Amino acid sequence: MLQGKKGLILGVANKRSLAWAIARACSTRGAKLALTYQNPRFEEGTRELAMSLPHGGDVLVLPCEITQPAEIESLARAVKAKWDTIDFVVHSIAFANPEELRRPFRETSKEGFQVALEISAYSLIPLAKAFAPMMPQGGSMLALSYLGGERVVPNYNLMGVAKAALDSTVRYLANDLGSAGIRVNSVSPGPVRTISAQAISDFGKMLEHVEMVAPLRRNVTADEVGDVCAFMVSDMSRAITGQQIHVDCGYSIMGVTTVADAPGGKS
Ligand code: IMJ
Repeated sequence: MLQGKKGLILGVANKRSLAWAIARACSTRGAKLALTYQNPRFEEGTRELAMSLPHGGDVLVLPCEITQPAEIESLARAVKAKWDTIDFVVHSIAFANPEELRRPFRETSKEGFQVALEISAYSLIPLAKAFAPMMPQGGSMLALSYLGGERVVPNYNLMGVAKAALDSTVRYLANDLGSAGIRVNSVSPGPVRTISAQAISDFGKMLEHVEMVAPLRRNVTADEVGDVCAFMVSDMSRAITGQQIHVDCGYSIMGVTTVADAPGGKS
């Protein structure tokens, strides 16, 4: 499905990262990959992961601290020097100060808000600017979103506002880049246990809730998210742009979420 394609994936922190599941899914289907790490202390781990891919030796592993414009530019230069052109870019990056995810939403600080929006939403714009010129025959940009940007999810707080901004950014970029044949979309997974989900209070309860309420009566796996992302960066999805694809076992279609057929009755 991705033979002959070259893609950049940002957001691999460890083996549980959705970015890593996306890298596996794309690599298995024949894509050549570049992976970035945020900080020199993650370089070693990212290289080890890269080496375990089907053509691990060929994977580019490059630094990118997304808040530094100079790092995005040198990333683009390094990819251009190696490949000249690129077919897809996957943005799987988010950050909010963990205290802001615990405090009541009304106590969100201006600093915390700015940081969350800058890293989790704004960063897609300079990435698009840097890589669109390397897609002369068109391409696909993909961001990872979450239902908390569309509806209220307990504790998601300013990350919900950031995902709302990200979703809108996806649509504006899709319009901006559509005439160049560049598609821009997002994938919105249900909850998955990753380091981004660690330390989030009641995450286990969230997983159980989805299991009871989602039409498929289970949670989504990282591999399933990876597979949809591989489709979204492939030509199979060539007429899809500006969209958000929910990969959540159907959870987001539900209006009423009382459980009709749980073992032991209602809950
Ligand atoms: C995050 C917070 C609250 C509820 C949450 C999440 N639910 C899910 C997540 C229900 C699924 C995970 N998610 C979708 C995220 O986007 C997480 C973002 C995030 C997580 C952390 C934890 C570590 C940290 N900062 C963070 N910033 C963003 O220090």
